[in-house]
Amino acid sequence: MSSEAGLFSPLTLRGVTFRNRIGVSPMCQYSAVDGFVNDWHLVHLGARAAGGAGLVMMEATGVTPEGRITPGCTGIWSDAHAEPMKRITDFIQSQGAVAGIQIAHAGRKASCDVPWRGGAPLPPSDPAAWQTIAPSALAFQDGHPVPHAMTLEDIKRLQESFVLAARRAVKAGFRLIELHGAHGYLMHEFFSPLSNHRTDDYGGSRDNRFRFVLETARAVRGEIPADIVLAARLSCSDWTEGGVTIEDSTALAAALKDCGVDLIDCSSGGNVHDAKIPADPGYQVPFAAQIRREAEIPTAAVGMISEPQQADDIIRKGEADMALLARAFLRDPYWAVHAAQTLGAEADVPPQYLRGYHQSRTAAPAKKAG
Ligand code: 8OZ
Repeated sequence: MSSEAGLFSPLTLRGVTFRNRIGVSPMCQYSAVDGFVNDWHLVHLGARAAGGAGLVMMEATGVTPEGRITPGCTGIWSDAHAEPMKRITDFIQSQGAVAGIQIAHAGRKASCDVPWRGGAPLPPSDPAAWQTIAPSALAFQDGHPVPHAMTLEDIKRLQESFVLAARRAVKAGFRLIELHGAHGYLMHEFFSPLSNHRTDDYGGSRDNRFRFVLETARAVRGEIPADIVLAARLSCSDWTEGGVTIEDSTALAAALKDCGVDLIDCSSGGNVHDAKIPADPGYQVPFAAQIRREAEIPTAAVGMISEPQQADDIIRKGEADMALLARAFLRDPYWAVHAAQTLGAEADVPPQYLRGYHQSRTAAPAKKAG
């Protein structure tokens, strides 16, 4: 399923057109105070929008205070949290990029310290620590806190928190909302048999383990406008015997499509501390390709994508509809402009910076490669 479309061809999903297939993957900044965004987030996300990406996604943002990974993570559990995000989405969109947000609950992996202080679970004696929740009372690993197993009431309440978060995100100007169903956080904890030992309607069979994610996706889709893109990031494999397989995640992707999800962001791992993950360049791309082919839903590839030719090949071979980059964007906010130069495509350089690229002050550079 190869395609004429390359990394710099536009993509339209629902009512949203992305100027190219390059996305800034959600990246925790650990720089919020009480969940509130600030100038760091504006500058971090804004620079990457000015740097030519088609999609700029805000980091994993807690739908409840307890859903944050660390006390420095952003939150969207109140209208007051969403309000200052509008300045950020306005700026992103003024630069020609689409603003997206990943809404999340970290489940049993919440209540940790920020990575530059070690990233370990906060000890219960720390006043900043909180009680974690999860599908089952199973710690992530020995020595980590045991989460409280969610009651059916907890489940309903949390699904409502996702819906309210999505509504606030729309009001804040985001045009893509991604449900974080990966990396061992709460949604993934539900659909993985390694972290879900429930015996009620939310555990046991595959359909039951999928239920929390599917119900939440359906509820969110029902509450956001038809022209807002709904994405889901999945851990497509637990890389562990007895865990999630690509066959499971392909089935989950197909079911999410039926719930009105538009894009599957294909990641893996994170639910098991000692999984053997072959993290070579592009190692998760085959998941994006298989889900795109078999579940017939647009996909984003993510993970160890750093080179322009590598990203362009993924799109041209039809392995994914978008390439999301994380660490490459930490190193270079202008990765998209530099990739365009490497590939001979049209770069979207802010007019203020054109002289830095030896271009005329008015004209767009180079030749166009669709
Ligand atoms: C990097 C470090 C810590 C957390 C994820 C939110 O894995 C994260 C994360 C990424 O999705």
